[in-house]
Amino acid sequence: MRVRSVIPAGLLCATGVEAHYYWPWVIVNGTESPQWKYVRKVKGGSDNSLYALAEPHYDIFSTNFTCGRDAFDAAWATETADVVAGSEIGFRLNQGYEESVPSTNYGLNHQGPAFAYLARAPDDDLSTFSGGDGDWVKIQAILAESSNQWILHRFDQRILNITIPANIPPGKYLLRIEHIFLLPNFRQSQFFLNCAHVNIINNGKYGSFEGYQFAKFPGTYDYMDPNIWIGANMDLEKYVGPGPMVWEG
Ligand SMILES: *[C@@H]1O[C@H](CO)[C@@H](O)[C@H](O)[C@H]1NC(C)=O
Ligand SMILES: *[C@@H]1O[C@H](CO)[C@@H](O)[C@H](O)[C@H]1NC(C)=O
Ligand SMILES: *[C@@H]1O[C@H](CO)[C@@H](O)[C@H](O)[C@H]1NC(C)=O
Ligand SMILES: [Cu+2]
Repeated sequence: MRVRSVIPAGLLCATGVEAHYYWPWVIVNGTESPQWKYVRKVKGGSDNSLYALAEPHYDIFSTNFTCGRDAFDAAWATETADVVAGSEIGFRLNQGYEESVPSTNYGLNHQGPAFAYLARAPDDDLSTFSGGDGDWVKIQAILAESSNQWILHRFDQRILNITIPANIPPGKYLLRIEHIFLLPNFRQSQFFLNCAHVNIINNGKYGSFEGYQFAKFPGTYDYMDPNIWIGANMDLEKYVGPGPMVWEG
């Protein structure tokens, strides 16, 4: 998709679908699992080619905004990764390539912030939990490193590393990863999101959600929110992102 030429060069959405991506691999305990093993498999926006899987989300009010296009259809087929609270889980992107294409050939084409959320499945049953009615806790925000540079701005940043909070109560959760390519026009910003099934192991102390403002997907994000856009000469260090604050426990 082409964007208006008034956008600064650094923000340009490269022409061609290869600019886009999804997050089908997870890395737990330093080991990468096959695509879609722990991530809910999604459908394409226009067809079911691999490239179409990478099409961005623009509609923040769609049920597809929860975990990706028709992601709930894959709930039964998705396995659940045991992850220890306090440890790191990585998500690696794919731009619509076969598994055999070396990962160094593709990467994060768009600069922008990223967020991670957790929602616990009722009765710890992920197979019946779409996440649409879930209470989502923001656990990480990857923002700017300076007033004009995002932390995520390089092609080789193709793995997002998320730390599971040390004080999160144990249980089965959807872990939603979201990378946003912010653009200046209405419904133009591009969201790249997927959800993994995780079983969080925690034998330590748990924090409290009392008073915490959970997010809903869809529901919480709003096009009127300046965090959904990028303005000209915006000071990126002032950007906090849409949705609630990161939970501190
Ligand atoms: C969700 O995505 C699927 C696959 O692209 C599409 O068929 C469906 O219409 C979308 N649902 C909504 C509510 O947009
Ligand atoms: C990661 O390590 C923990 C602790 O050793 C283990 O319980 C868990 O099963 C491992 N997870 C995976 C997906 O290998
Ligand atoms: C995530 O961790 C991996 C492994 O340590 C590293 O190669 C990668 O650069 C990290 N990703 C980012 C975005 O920093
Ligand atoms: Cu794009």
